[in-house]
Formats: sequence, structure tokens, C-alpha cells
Amino acid sequence: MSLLSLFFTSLVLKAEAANDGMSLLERMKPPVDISTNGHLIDGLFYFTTWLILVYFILVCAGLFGFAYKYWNKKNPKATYLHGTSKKHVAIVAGIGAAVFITIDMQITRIANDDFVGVFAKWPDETKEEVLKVQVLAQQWAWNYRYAGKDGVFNTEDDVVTLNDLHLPTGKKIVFQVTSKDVIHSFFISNARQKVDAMPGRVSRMWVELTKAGKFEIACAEICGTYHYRMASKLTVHSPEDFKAWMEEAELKADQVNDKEDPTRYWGWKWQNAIAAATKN
Ligand SMILES: [Cu+2]
Repeated sequence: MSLLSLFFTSLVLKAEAANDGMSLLERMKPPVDISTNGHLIDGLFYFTTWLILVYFILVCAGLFGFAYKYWNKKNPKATYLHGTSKKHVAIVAGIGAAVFITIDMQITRIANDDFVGVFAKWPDETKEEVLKVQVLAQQWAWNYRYAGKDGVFNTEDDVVTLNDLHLPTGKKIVFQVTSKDVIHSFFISNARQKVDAMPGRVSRMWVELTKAGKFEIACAEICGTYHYRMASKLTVHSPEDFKAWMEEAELKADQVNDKEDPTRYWGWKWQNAIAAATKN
């Protein structure tokens, strides 16, 4: 074994030891998908990757093929072309159109279908039961707010947590997200969903989760010195477990909320997503 391969093997082994025994290939994969629609994003990602790989191989074949074909041992005399003949223009235009149609247009089509058909299809809060969560980002933490027993936001009985989001499986969850200071980005990587948190503005996102477990939420927008620390816990429960957690949290909120503290009331009046969309 050469010294170089020994070096790389030791690097890989070291990296594997530092990542709970996950292989290099496993770590290249996206995090586990726990949502109903995450596969759409993954599908687009894989489609792009494989298609680009195909084109990469074609480009390499052309590059090395022509280098071999016009090798100076076989073709000692160089010819100079302007590339303006009809044939040459047609070849270049044809390849350009093929790339545009098979990559750009396809990606745009798939992304547009996913957006219009799925991600922008807001659950109708007047017709189906959804879980509503308000998210306030700040340098450098996540504040979450549930409406509490009365179902109304920014009231005394709200359940408020810091860097600790609890969600159920099997139910549509609608987030309304804003920021206290700078632009942050609320990113649930396990659901492949992300939305900007902007001061003075409320943005929305909805997800439906399928797997219970412990995950993480990250800030996906450089937001200052401790941006990297802006991680939050995400616990996904089965519907029964979530109900139990919420009941306990509501009880606790009743006992520990300082109702006189004005800083507790950072929430806002919930806006029905569909009503808001039709109003604009
Ligand atoms: Cu941030």
C-alpha cells in the first residue's frame, strides 16, 4: 500500500470515528426525511445531480475524444475555423437547446408543479384542524408560541418555549414566522422546508410530519456572530404523545406564566393563510 492511500484511508477512518460510525457514503446523503412532501425536494435534487452527471460524462468524452482525434502526431497541420458555417452554428445551437430543454426547463417544470400543486396549497384552517405555531427568531434563539387552551394567540394561557419545538405526526402544521432583529431563516432540514424570518413581516410555512423522534432546527441565514449556535431542538411525537405533552405544557404555562410581564406577549393575532392570500 502506498503512503498516499494510507494517508487517505486514515483520514476516512478518522472521519468515520467522529460521526458515530457512519460511512462516508451515508454522510453524503441528506438527513432522514420525516415529512409527507420532503421526497419532492429530494427527487428534484437527485434529478439535477444525475442529469448533470450525464452531461459531465458527455463533456469529458468530447474533451478527451477531440484531444485524441486532433492529436498532433496524427494531424501535424493545424486548421483554423471561425465556427460560422451553417453546420457549426446548427451543432452549437442544437447542443445549447438540448441542455436548456432537458435541464433548465425540466427543473423549472418540476419545481413549479411541486410549488403550485403541493407547497402553496395551504390547508384550509376553517375546514380542517391544523396545529398553529408562531415562531419568533432573534439573535440567537428561536421562540415558539402555541395558542394554549383558548385557541387564541398572545393571551395569558399561551404555551411559550425557547429552542424547544414539539410537533405531532399525522397533522398539518402551519407556522407563522417573524424576527425580532435581523433576517433569519427557519429551517427544518428533516422536512426539507425553510422560510425566511424577517422583522416587520410574517411569513408562513406548512408541513406534515410522518416520523416521531428527536431532530434539530437550524438557522439557515447568516445572522451575526453566533449564527452557528442558533440551533433548536425538535421533538416529533405521535398524536397521543403530543396531546400529553401539550396538556402538561398548558398546565405548566398556567403555573409559571408571569401574566404581568409585557415581554411575554410577543405574539400576534393569527391570520388565516387562505383568507390572507385572497385578501391580497
Ligand atoms: Cu439566525
